[in-house]
Amino acid sequence: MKTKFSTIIKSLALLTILTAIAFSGETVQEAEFKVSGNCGMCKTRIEKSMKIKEVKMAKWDKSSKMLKVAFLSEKISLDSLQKRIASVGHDTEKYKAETSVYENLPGCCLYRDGVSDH
Ligand SMILES: [Cu+2]
Repeated sequence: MKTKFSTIIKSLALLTILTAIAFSGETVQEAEFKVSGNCGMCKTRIEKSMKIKEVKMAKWDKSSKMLKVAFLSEKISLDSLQKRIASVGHDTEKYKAETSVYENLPGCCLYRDGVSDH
């Protein structure tokens, strides 16, 4: 009887650990969306804004303007990632950068029509 009881306790403990792992928010989701920008400085700025613990990988391609991200979907939403990028001056598919922030970008980074001839 005593042995049986300790076996049950052990199994319960194992189950608890496994459940904790499953719900620890380590589910990594990958996504790709468009982020406006021009140059290497834009790339640095965009990728730097994604240097947070919830983002495992962020890579922006200058020619396709596509940003690839791998993030912990249980800890942060794709929406808030896009908001973050917009807050440093880069338009995304969902959020536009504030004009005041955009206008403070270096000249080579101004990607909007009529503001730069890039
Ligand atoms: Cu730039």
